[in-house]
Amino acid sequence: MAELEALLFDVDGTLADTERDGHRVAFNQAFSDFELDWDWDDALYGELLSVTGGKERIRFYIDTYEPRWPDSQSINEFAAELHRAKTEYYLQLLSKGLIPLRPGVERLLREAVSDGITLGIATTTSPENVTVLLENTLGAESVEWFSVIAAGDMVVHKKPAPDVFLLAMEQLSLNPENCLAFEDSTNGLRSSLSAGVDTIVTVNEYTKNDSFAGATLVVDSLGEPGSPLSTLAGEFSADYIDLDCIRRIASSRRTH
Ligand code: XBP
Ligand code: MG
Repeated sequence: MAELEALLFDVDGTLADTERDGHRVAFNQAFSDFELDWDWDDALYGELLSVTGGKERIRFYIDTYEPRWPDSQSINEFAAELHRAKTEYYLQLLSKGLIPLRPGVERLLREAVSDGITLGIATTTSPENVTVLLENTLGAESVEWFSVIAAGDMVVHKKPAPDVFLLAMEQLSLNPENCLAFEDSTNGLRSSLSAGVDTIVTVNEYTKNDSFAGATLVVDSLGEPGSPLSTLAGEFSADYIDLDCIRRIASSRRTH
């Protein structure tokens, strides 16, 4: 039976609820700078999340909602420029400490570090967005807890393609059966599963009605002592997910 050696974490929606109060707000601030009358409200942003990646999301929005976009203006270049402005705003929000980690994340990461299990990141966003989130929630040294940060533009195909998980495992020299992934969305789950990695899903407000067929376990958070998680699919009876539970889950799935 392959031993569990690494936990691979998605970032947006999984480590922190970055989308509604982070990325979405930053997109709207950038639109205003560029004198665009676009307003990505909560509901519209939920729909746009079906497209992963900020630049890709902007291009999709233009294709869908701005049919009279002038031919003279390259959508790719414009989206990249607008996205740079969005990233600056997003980093400012992170630096103000406005985006906390989700329940149980800090507890589980610290337990993993003291246990010596390998930690990795597999995300659609940029490495800088990841490191600034970590620095502002867990302190500067926490970036070193992660042996790999596999991120957005390092791969050709973003989630739901498997590329970013495959990259993370290649850099760690590990096989899928030695890893467990943590995701929050259908696109993320499709990515991790097609890379062959069993996955625990922690849903959030945007993803709670998504379909998670194939997930090892679907819960509403990692839970905390005194603040139990709710199980949405799969078998789990404790109040919160810790390394013991994860190892039990990992060994039982492999004997099936
Ligand atoms: C996250 C995303 C995006 C972020 C990406 O996907 O696709 O919401 O906007 O940030 P996942 P950028 O959690 O599945 O990795 O704007 O930097 O692309
Ligand atoms: Mg996510």
